[in-house]
Amino acid sequence: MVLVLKRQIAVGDIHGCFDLLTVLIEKIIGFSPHEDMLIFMGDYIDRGMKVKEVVRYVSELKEKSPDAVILLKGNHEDMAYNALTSGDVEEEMLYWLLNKGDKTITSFGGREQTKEHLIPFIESLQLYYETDTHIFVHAGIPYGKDLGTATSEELLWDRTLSYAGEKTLVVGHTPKSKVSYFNNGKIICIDTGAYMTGNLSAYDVIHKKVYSTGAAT
Ligand SMILES: [Mn+2]
Repeated sequence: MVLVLKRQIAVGDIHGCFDLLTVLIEKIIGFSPHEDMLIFMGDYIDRGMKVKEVVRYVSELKEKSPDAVILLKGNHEDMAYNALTSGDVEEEMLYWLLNKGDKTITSFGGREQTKEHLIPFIESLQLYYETDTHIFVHAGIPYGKDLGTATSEELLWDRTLSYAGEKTLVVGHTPKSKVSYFNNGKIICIDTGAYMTGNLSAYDVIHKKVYSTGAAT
């Protein structure tokens, strides 16, 4: 029997906001691994307090339903990986700490515990996910480039929102006040700055429907 995918839902940048994450996935979306697919857009870590819980939660979702859960990499995971694996290069660590990596280290209980849990997690993440109609990537693809020619740096850090390819591009990374469309709807940005706003958003590309926790009061 071929299962028909009912919803294909991209989930925005979480940044340690574990409570928003569970409300969004369990109460607002009501994720069903037999019918739905979740594509996490990356930036699980830094800024918020409950990074360890977020990493554990998404890892367990992926473990339980590997075909229904896609975990993309964000630029914050890139910074963390460089910092944690750079050995004596303190510039990499300082750069990460300036980008709120301290919250991640505190959440895991120290640098060694962070390395132990986070390095394998980051190594398991993928840079993009592509379907017949959509490309999902953390930050973007610059104008004139595609998945074959964009660098991983661009896929993780781009802020131009300028992609003009055949498929619809779904990105996080650049916070907007609500889920927003660019290039006549060919780019959808779903990062609503959950850490700052209390609003964590998701977007079902099949029904073009937004799910969000709503702004914190
Ligand atoms: Mn980002």
